[in-house]
Amino acid sequence: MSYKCEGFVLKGLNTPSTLKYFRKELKMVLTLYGNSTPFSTCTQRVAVVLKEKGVQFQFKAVGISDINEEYLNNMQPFGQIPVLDDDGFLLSESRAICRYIAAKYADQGTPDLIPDGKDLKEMATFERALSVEATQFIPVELLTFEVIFKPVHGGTPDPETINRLSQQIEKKLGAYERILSKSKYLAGDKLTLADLFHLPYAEKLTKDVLPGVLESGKHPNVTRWWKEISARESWQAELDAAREEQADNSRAYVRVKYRAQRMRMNNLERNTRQSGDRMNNLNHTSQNSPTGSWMLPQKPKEHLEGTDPDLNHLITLLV
Ligand SMILES: N[C@@H](CCC(=O)N[C@@H](CS)C(=O)NCC(=O)O)C(=O)O
Repeated sequence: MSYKCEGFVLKGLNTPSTLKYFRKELKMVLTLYGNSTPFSTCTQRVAVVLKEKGVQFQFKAVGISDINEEYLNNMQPFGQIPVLDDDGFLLSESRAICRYIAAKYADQGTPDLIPDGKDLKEMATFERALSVEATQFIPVELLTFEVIFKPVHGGTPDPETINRLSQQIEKKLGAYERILSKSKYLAGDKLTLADLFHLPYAEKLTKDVLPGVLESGKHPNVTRWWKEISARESWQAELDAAREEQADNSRAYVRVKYRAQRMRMNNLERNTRQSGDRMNNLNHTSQNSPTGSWMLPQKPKEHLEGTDPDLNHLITLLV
């Protein structure tokens, strides 16, 4: 697992006592297991709520090789991300994690992300808004999969599916417009988790999948709402972090690609040399050889594969 810590800047403070202090503090902060960029919308959902609540957390990136029996048994039974570790309490499912954070840190950061429950109707309206996000916004998730994630996994987007889902989304936005023409946010006049939960997929929708669809003003209250929630400092900070990590990943990708290429060249060179040697050998020993053959050079990919499953996966993609 790679490791990164958010929220701590240790500038010129690395004396033994301050390091000891920070180590102690670090043990106490929450750990978010996930993959913030470029694709894990569910991790972003949690990260933005942590930022709204001003909760410090450390981030640990989960790689393919981390999804083992132990991970399935203790962290996420479906082998997915994100997972929150609060001093040994492990919780999966992004929306449940967000509710846990909002309840645990009710007294800090943005208030009332969950209504206090004293007003039954307010609570019911909040539950309705949560349900809208979880069940009515699904075509947005599906279209994002079709347009962005499917090609990443080697698939080809299907124009018919794109068309059908785009039409569904248009209808859904009409319904959002009706709700948002009556209240500032989805659950009334206060920002709640229900609004924040939309951020990751709504961002993909309007930036990449159907560019400008939320900003166009065709559904004026949707545009107003989207502009307001997406401009929040928490979300902008999450996007900045995502961009930074994406740049890091690209640099790492180029480095691994370069290394893989070099290893491949070396292996080919070695094989060519060995083949040459065998050729010479063959010339000397062919009378004694039943077949007169030599081993074919191994495929470069087989040469490159090692014991690191993450690197192997990357190599599969590269060669
Ligand atoms: N309902 C889960 C969904 C989690 C999920 O779909 N995570 C994605 C990343 S956003 C994932 O791990 N995908 C890999 C997979 O499903 O194998 C949640 O909200 O946490």
